[in-house]
Amino acid sequence: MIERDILKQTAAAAAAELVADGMLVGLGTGSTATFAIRRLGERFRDGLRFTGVPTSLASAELARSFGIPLIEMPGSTPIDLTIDGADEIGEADLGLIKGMGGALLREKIVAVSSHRLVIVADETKLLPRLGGRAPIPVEVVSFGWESTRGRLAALGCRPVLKRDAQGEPFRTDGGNLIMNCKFTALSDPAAIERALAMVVGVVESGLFLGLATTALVASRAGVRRIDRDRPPRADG
Ligand code: A5P
Repeated sequence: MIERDILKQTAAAAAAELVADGMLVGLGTGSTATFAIRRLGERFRDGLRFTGVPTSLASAELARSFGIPLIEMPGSTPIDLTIDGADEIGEADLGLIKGMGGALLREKIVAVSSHRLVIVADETKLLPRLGGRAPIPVEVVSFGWESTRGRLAALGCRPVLKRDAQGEPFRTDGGNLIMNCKFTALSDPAAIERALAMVVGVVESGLFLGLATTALVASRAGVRRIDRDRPPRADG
């Protein structure tokens, strides 16, 4: 295994230890979250009992392969804890860019419904502030997507349609498209999140602000834990 994967696995294993019997657990998507689901699968086989809420069809399939019971999304019961990865983490307030794996919509629905959102990552994802090094993935409906792209570009970013391994437009689990929007600077992420939400044709953006409560970031020195209080959200 390459060193970066070992670090992802180390962070993911630390997060899996936070799960206790009887919990409702959000299961993230992406390579780091996959390590967490695998570790949780091992713990399930060792007798830990919990129910998973998967954020993608791929994560559901993996969890099911370990026999973990799943529900799609609870109506009013909050999820105790969600473990997910991120493309960029701002250390100052645990603001996140997520969604390069294409599952941001379900991830965000699960995140806002979770008491605790634990982000697992290797150290390359951590920046002092959310810096816009990663583009912001934005899920858009496919109807009229080129006109939506134009409205996104008018916000001052460079939107690029995400494609799959065959070069075809990537489809999310919900059948939508993803535009990766590179902003030159992210001086006010909250203003950008609001502006993206206002664009006609946009379903959701990969800016996750005020949602993460803990980051577990692995480096050669070990796993660093960063905790933040979660500010109240109007939609949370
Ligand atoms: C999936 O849609 C994403 O939000 C992932 O959580 C994010 O892209 C991080 O993925 P990796 O753990 O594969 O880097």
